[in-house]
Amino acid sequence: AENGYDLWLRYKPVSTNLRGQYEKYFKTICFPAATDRLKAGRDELIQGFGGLLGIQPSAGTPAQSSLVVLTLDKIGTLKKFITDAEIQQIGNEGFIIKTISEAGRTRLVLTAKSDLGILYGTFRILQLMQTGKSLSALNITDYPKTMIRILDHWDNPNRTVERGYAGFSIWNWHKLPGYIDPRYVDYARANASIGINGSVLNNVNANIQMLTPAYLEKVKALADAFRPYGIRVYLSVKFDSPIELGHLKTADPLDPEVIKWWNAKTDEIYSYIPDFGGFLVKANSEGQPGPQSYGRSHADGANMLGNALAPHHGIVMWRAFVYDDKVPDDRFKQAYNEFKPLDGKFNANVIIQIKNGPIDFQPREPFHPLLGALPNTSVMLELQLTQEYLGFSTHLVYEAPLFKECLESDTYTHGQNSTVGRIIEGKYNPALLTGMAGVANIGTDINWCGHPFAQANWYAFGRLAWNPHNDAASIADDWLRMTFNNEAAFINPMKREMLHSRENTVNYMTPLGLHHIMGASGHYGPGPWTDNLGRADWTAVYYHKADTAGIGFDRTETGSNALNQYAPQVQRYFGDLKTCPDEYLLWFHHLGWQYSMRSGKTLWEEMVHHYYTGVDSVTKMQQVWKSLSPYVDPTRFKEVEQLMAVQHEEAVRWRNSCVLYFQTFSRKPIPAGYEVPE
Ligand code: GCW
Repeated sequence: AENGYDLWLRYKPVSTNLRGQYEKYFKTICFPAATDRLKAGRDELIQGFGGLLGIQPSAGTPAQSSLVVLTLDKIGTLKKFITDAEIQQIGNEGFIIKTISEAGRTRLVLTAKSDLGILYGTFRILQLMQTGKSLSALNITDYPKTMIRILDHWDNPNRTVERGYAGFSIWNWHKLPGYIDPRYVDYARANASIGINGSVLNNVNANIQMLTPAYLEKVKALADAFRPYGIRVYLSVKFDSPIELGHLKTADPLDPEVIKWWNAKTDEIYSYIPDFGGFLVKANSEGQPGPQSYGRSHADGANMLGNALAPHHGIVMWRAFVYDDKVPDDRFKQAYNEFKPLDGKFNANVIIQIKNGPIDFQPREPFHPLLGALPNTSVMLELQLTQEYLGFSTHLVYEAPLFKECLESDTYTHGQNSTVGRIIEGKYNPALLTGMAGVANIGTDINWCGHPFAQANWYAFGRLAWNPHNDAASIADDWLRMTFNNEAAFINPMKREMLHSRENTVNYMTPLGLHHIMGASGHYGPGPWTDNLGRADWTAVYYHKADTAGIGFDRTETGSNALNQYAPQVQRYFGDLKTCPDEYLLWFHHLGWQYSMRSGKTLWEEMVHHYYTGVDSVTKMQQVWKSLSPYVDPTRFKEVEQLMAVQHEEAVRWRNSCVLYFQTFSRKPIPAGYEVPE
């Protein structure tokens, strides 16, 4: 039965029509594979041809072959079909695929500067076939637009996964290093197929155990398994490791003993893993230790680790997700306040990892004000694939529209159209490192992500890290085709549902700019009434500020003035009620229940309308899914059907809870036409 294990690499037979078109290219291929990485690419192609076309190609010389795969230094006379500009463009990780017609013969050529470029190109050829594209006139030059394309696993050594909803950690530490689960290789294949080139193996709330020799042996085994696929391993480290593991008295980043300890530990790591990627650090946030505990700055801490890694060409990813209850101000503002003054003070191998929004992966957030505000500092974007605030793995939420909303936001920090995407690409300062991190949604569930459609978020993340300008619809299209089938009658309606799914969830959870009103600690169901958690900025009432007069968080000048952290154009846009989109209203404004919305409804009526629309759209999605049963295998069909029923029940719970709770403040009736919740 189909169980989802193969992700988007299913390689099911193509239609007879397509087979007729494709076959001729793959009867004889020239793909010598002298390295493990090239071998990984060739094996994948052969597996793909076997599944898609049912053929086993034979090996030939470049002259005999209808598919030629060679790095540029070996391509010989075929070089004449490649321009210098193309070679320039692809850089070290890109590739060129061309259909070449010469002397009455048509051939496919894949070339690249590096083995990694070849590997990425092989996956592209397979993708073209999986999605039913023509191969007859290809002229593709493609390369990744960001450098570090990485999954952050929040996996603990005991195999629990923080905010993981797909089983336990796939890293079986007990059986490592001796046993290499084939799943590790499939993980690497899936990542390489979408251009992901790094993996942080452990939780940012880091356990020092990972740095012990016994665990470094295990990490090395994973690094060895991933290496052919171009995936480097990284580790999250705890800032106080010199104390906890090294038994020093301090972890002060300027202390010579501490510096010595980190240098030695880093050298030790590289003795196991010569291409180790580097460290990810959560410091001075949510109780984690950090340089501020010793009166030092984020830059002091990050640079000290950067110095230890630099001789080995490793990097530090230092997180900007910082907040603590000792800072009484609006939590929205803390990261900017701490990092903005440090712009330009970080070493060249330090990159600041910034969440898409200023609070915490909410269903909708405005873009983080630090994005664009650090022109002399390397920055990367952190997105959350695991659906901590989006219904875990029971709600169907395609996150690409959320990611795109951030990437397309205009920061105005470098003039008009300096979008987050362009900042993340490093357009404004080519000297900087660039990257995108996705908090993984992967676990031991057979289908990896818990919900068959959650795989799409892993997939979309890779595609957007490769190119932030890819669009959500075409990514969904490719994913649906590869993961299900190429039937238009299936693809079109289901793609529409995927593209709406995030907004549906915003509607039944946090419409009109509401945020952080979920149940405490679990973060699954509604909890707008949450109060008394020991600290104000963990509670829901802190964020919605509802009372009988109105609702919303005033972040204009009359309130916390967090808006002030944005460029003037953005301040005006969100700050002026005439331009602030409904979607962001209560992020920035506290408004009366009778406030008149663009629709002509009052704020109260509009809010109720959104909550009801959210639930109705889930009902509609269930109907669409039901109608698609002829196109989906029974196992996955039933699984999604059941999950959608759970989602519907939860959506109703969110709607009823929020509407009834906020009604205690608005003191207005449920507008006519809506069923009154019990
Ligand atoms: O989203 C919050 C989560 C924490 C998480 C933290 C972070 C890993 O609720 O579980 O800790 O953010 O990003 O550091």
